[in-house]
This record gives sequence, structure tokens and C-alpha cells, in this order.
Amino acid sequence: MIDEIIRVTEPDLPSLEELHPFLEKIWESRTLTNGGAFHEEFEERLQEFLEVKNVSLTSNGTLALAIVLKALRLEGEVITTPYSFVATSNALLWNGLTPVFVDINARTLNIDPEKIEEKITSRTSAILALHCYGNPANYSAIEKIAQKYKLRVIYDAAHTFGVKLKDSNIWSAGDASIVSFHATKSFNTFEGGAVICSSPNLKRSVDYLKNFGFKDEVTVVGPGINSKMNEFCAAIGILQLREFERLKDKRRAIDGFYRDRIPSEIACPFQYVPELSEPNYSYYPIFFENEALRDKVYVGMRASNILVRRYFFPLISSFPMYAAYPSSADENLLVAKKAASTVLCLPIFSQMSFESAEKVVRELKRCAEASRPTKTSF
Ligand code: T4K
Repeated sequence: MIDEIIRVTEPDLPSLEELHPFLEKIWESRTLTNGGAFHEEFEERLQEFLEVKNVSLTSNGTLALAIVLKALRLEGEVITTPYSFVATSNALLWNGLTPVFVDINARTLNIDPEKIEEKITSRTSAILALHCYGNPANYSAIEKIAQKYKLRVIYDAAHTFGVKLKDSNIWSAGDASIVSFHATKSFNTFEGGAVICSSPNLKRSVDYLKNFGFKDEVTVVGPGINSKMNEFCAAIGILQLREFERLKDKRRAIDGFYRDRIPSEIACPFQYVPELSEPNYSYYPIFFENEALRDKVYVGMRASNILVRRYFFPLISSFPMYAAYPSSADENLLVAKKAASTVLCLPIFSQMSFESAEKVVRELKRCAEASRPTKTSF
């Protein structure tokens, strides 16, 4: 047992001194939500930061996704990945859409474009792909398929804030992307999210739908919901943006520390794809030989106060709402099943010390050694 609790992640926070003047402005203006000054400023600053034109802030990533699916007026079936947080598919169900699960690529852990076409039917209206752990999906292959079958493409980019590609902007892929600013993400506004839209018309629809469908005081243009970002979260966002790159560097250092010290005989590290010029280092997944070994290490490390997590186990397709779908059958999702049953996410966050990272490596080695049938020393 180690003396401190090391969580899988911890949120970045601005200092209270920096926050105070923002709170004073909110108190003075008494505008707490519904598109206040900080909301407008944060939206603009995000557009600059992400180098995009059409950002719509939301109260969280899940509703960002549910709303953009609604704004695109999708129907029928949507091709998606089972290896994600359950919010990805739940947003489809909330829109009366049927997820059709396609297996993932073993190297990227993203939806495998080579397996998409066989799942397209006359009812398919879109592809909802994930950039898993911030590793970009194969957007050019997905784009080709979408054009051939006239499908919409939406990216769940909940993990992707701050990720940069060598040759293009990750936010320009598809019709829209959504991002999460949840406390556990590389960039947080406590709770929050955004839709990044390819067109101003789509942004307008999203803006209406997140505000009950109101176009003006008396006109409701669609079945909207309430998913506005409030002034407190927007103020936090403005402050967090100032520090993002510096904090990313700190996570990069922890990522490098693990890469140098965890032997591949214990577990394989997650590999970034070559298209990536800059990850955001918000997750550190490793993959064991088999589920039994992974679970022994999981239990052992948690017993030692290192609160590792198994993102994304179990697969979305195994939850009761989805398990009966033909596309949820095990033989359809062999790669995803293997990833879900062998993954373990190690702690990584900007405030993490090298001393804590050292403890993680030491406990990982100890638990892995204790769990192997034939003892090898790491
Ligand atoms: N799409 C994808 C692919 C996603 O991963 C997510 C969210 C979404 C969509 C939806 O976006 P949001 O609607 O959430 O904006 C967490 C998060 O709640 C969830 O946002 C995230 N994905 C998912 C991958 O992870 P849990 O159940 O693991 O959270 P929890 O509370 O166990 O927190 C994990 C660790 O973080 C804890 O050990 C402690 C630490 N923590 C957590 C919170 C909330 C803190 O230190 N401070 C905190 O305030 O789901």
C-alpha cells in the first residue's frame, strides 16, 4: 500500500486569484447564463485557438453530440464504434437512431474503415467515429466512403482537445465534431462541451436546439433542449485556455517517463499514429497479454491506492440496450473485444509528480510480476 492516492486523472484549475475578477464581473452583471459576455468571449477565443469558424458551446459533450445529431436530422442507422465511452452510442439512442457497430483497427483503436462498407444498408444515414484517446480516426478513408454512399460524418472528439495533425486541422474533418470539457478531460470547464460545425447554418441550428429551439423570443424552430454553457463555466474556459499548452507539456513529460520505464514484456503502450504531430497526452493506456493478467494488475494496483481504470471496458455493445443488436455479436467485434479486455489506463495529469509516476511504475511491475504464472523479473 502506498501512502498517497493516485487517481487516473485530476483536473487542471486556474488560481483563485485569477478567477476572482471574473466572478466579480458575473456578480456585477447578474447575467449567469443564456449567452452572456463570457460565453461570447470564450466561443470566440475557442474559434481562434482551434482555428475554426463555427463553434457552439454546450453544457457537456454528451448533449453536444445529441444536439448535432438532431440538427443534422439523421434517421435510421448510424455506423459507429463499440470501443468508446457509452455516451457515444447513447446520444444515438436519444435521437431514435440505431447504432450499427463496426470493429476497430488494432493499431489505432478507431473504427476500421475497411469494415464499414459491409455494414451500410439503405437505412444508413451517417458514420459516427471516435478519435480514441485523441488518436485521429482514419478521416480520409471515412470521407471517401461517406461521399460514395452520401452519408453524414460526425466525430466524437471528446478526447481530442489540443491534438494537432501534421497536414490538416482535425476539426475540419466531417460535418461536425464534438468535444468534452468535463473535469476529467485535458481541457476542462468543470462540465462543458462544444460542437464544431463545418457550416454556419449547422452552427445556427445547434445554437437554436441548445436553447429549447428558440430562434427569437416567440419563435421555436425545432424540438430543442437546454444545453447552454453558463457564465461560470465559460469564465473557467477563458482562464484554462491561457495555460493549456504549458500544462500539456507537463503531461508530455509523464507520458515520456512511462514510455522509458515500462518494459514491453509487461504491457504494450498505446501508439500514436504518424499523422499526429502533437498528441494531448490525456490518457496513458497499456495493453496486457490477456484479461486475467490485466484484471489481476487492476485489482493489485487499486489495492495499493493507484486508481487505474479500464477505459473502455466493457464494450458499449455489451450493455443491455445494445447487446441484442446483430452488430453486437462477438464475432463482429473481435479486435474491440480484445482491446477492452486487456486495456488499463495509468494515471496521467499535469499536476502529477515524477515521484508519483515512479510509484505507478514500481507498483505496475510488482503487480505484473506477482500475477504471472511463471515468475519473470522486470
Ligand atoms: N464521448 C466520449 C468518447 C467520452 O469519453 C465522453 C466522456 C463523452 C463522450 C461525454 O462527454 P461529457 O458529457 O462527460 O462531457 C469519466 C467522465 O465522467 C466522462 O466525461 C468521460 N468521457 C469518461 C471517459 O470518464 P468516469 O465515470 O470514469 O468518471 P469518474 O468520476 O470516475 O472520474 C475519473 C477519475 O477522475 C476519478 O478517479 C477522480 C478524477 N476526478 C473526477 C472528477 C469528476 C477528479 O479528480 N475530479 C473530478 O471532479 O467517467
